[in-house]
Amino acid sequence: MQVATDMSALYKQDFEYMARAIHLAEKGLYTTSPNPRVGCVIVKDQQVVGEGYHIRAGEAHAEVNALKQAGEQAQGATAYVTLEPCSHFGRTPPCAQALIKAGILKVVVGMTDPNPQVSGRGIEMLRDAGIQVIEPCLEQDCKNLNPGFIKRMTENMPYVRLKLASSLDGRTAMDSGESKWITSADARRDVQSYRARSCAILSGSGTVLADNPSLNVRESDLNFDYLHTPIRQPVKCIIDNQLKITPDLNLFEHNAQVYLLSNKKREQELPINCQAIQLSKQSAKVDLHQVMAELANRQINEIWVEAGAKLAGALIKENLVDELIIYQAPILMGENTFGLVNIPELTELKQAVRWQYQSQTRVGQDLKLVLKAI
Ligand code: AOF
Ligand code: ZN
Repeated sequence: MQVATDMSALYKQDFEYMARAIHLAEKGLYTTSPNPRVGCVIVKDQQVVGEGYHIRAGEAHAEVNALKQAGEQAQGATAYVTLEPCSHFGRTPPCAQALIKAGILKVVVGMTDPNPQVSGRGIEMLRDAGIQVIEPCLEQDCKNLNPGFIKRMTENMPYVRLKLASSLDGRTAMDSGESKWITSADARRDVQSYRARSCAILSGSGTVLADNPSLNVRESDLNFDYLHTPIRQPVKCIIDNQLKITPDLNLFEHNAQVYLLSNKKREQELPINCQAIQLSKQSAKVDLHQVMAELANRQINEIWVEAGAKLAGALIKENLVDELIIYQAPILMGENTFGLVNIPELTELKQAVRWQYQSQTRVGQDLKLVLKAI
């Protein structure tokens, strides 16, 4: 049965309930990957009778959690779900069936599921059962919950954020290499929330050998009042074509998974939490497209890049960066310094890589600029 799919079928309160479902989905920001963040609200006689969100892959989907809370009251109710209910048997049974079984009469869907196992089939299943389905609703906000999941499902590539920290004059280190700390502690805390929401942190062996960073998430730095599940540490991915990374580095502490990516075969014994990924394409340099595709194949949705100017520049040149996050400190560092990104291939202004500002906010003493690739 075909029913209205246009926005005219939606009323003010529908948007409000969907906004509530989006808010619930955000609670899974740091925990759901590789699954999407999804929220669900069940409403009967203008009363919220059930709320739920997805917490962790392998556990109940948002709809199932909300139905559980609604109990008998789900009969004849309306469900608001940020993502199309699933139609397949994955780690859990289909949510579309659960909604049908519970007696839901109407479902408002934020966006269709980009997962080819679902994409439209969940909605079809509901309609075939006589349930009224209205979609989309606050679609862009629902999409913003899961940029990485959507990109991986539709392009088999991860969503890449590149972090840069610089002075007002766009410098990142003194000639001596000194760079600690250009930006404030507040900016570094903000970085922690980006690390935490990402499936992987990507860096290069040069940076790792020079700074010996831990590249982990420090829970104490996260501003997080609702979390009742342990933080999942992102996978640390290091491009190490010359096989220079050694097991004594700080990176290997804290038990997070480490991937070392190289064109070369690694003979050296590695710590138990470390996996060497040998890239199949043989070239002098690592093929960054292949790196990203390998990570997408390992269910990496969102990548947070903390790298030096060379790797940062190469990723930009290869059009692999979706979002730039620049923390700009109110200092001037002069000319005996290093710049933000190295892109030696650029020689004329017409080749300049162009970006679009998304937001600018103050983080402590620093300015945070978020830009998207055009
Ligand atoms: C979620 N949470 O709330 C919804 C999802 O492997 P499974 O069984 O957990 O299925 C994951 C897929 O289910 C996921 O890729 C997405 O297409 C769909 N919907 N997933 O993790 C949810 N509603
Ligand atoms: Zn489901």
